[in-house]
Amino acid sequence: MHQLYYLTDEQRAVRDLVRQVARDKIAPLAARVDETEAFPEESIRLLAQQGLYGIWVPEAYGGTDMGWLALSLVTEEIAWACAATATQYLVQPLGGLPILRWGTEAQKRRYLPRLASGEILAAFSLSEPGSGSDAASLSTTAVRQGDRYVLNGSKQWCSNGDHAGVIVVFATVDKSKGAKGITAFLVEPGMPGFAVGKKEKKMGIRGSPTVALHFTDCAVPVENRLGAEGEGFGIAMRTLDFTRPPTGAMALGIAQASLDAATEYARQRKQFGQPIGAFQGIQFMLADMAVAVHASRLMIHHVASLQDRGADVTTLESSMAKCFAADTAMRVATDAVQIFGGYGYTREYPVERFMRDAKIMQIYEGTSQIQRVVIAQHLLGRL
Ligand code: COS
Repeated sequence: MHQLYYLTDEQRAVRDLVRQVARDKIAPLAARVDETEAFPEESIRLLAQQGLYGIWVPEAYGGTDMGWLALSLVTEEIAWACAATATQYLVQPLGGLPILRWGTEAQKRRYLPRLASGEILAAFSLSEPGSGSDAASLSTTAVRQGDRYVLNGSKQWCSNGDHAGVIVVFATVDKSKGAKGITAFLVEPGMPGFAVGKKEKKMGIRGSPTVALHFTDCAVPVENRLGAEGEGFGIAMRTLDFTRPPTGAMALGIAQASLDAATEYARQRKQFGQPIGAFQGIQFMLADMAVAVHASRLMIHHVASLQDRGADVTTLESSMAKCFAADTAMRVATDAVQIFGGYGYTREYPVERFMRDAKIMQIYEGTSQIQRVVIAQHLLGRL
């Protein structure tokens, strides 16, 4: 491991704390969570007990306010052990940050302390069956009727939607306005007309539930609107600017775990009378994996440090870091399976799980293609 000279003592301490919990307690549960598609309740409880759910929340609302670099450090360590648990861990700021940044004082007081302690979990629901990368085309509607909005439509691929105490739901108050009609709402599962739909059977991160949500004349009080009408798309995009880097950190955790496993295996496994790590073909693979892992980490830490220093708009750096780390995780995990050979293709070793878990990193929170669209727009402007 490289010395990260720029970390503060506090950041080092929280990283070391979570590393120990993740390696001793969460990693041993990961294969079973994957195999049984079970909600990683025990792992989440351990993280909440250590106060790790509140690190992005200001002290005034019950958190420890340690910042975005700390969040990325923690997320990497959790993902090293169990990517499904890391996904669950990150939906908390994904659903909670919009409340922190755009919520009224009453909304903040109602939700943030419970999110910081882990008493309730959050979710974020933007995607729909017909609207994934083209988020502005969503068609769930919200119609104001007196002191409530009536929501109708269906959402898809909502991580943690069946376990959340509050879900940030994006709907349109006027589809003809495109992005400018999109409005955010804080939906609680008990609201009439809200129903959790199909739970997906997924390739990876199988312990993290991904569900559809259905709204049938769902009545949401006006005080649960987040921000103004039409502000929702900006809320979603600006939230993703902050959650894409820690999503990259999740990919980084998977990549580091893959590299560690492959390095150890290359030392132990003997073929043709010597450890396979003595062959230059394997050495070069490991070296390329290590370079990409290191570069991912620096990119993520760079953007998180900008955010900790108060940068509000990091769209370019966030997309670059997420894209690079996600693509790296997929490549490094695939190469780890290759180094393990036939053993790597079996469930006897964890690298096949790492490879399956890595794939989602290139898809959720914006695909690697969408990140490239964002990056290219910064280079070229709108042509
Ligand atoms: N921060 C603040 N505002 C932003 C923004 C950002 N990062 N990105 C876009 N906006 C604003 C634009 O400035 C524009 O506002 P104005 O019309 O006032 O100028 C508005 O939002 C619409 O932007 P744009 O025209 O660029 O939107 P597009 O429909 O072209 O979509 C992409 C942009 C493709 C980048 C967006 O839809 C996206 O990120 N898609 C992926 C969605 C995603 O990540 N889904 C994962 C599910 S969440 S787990």
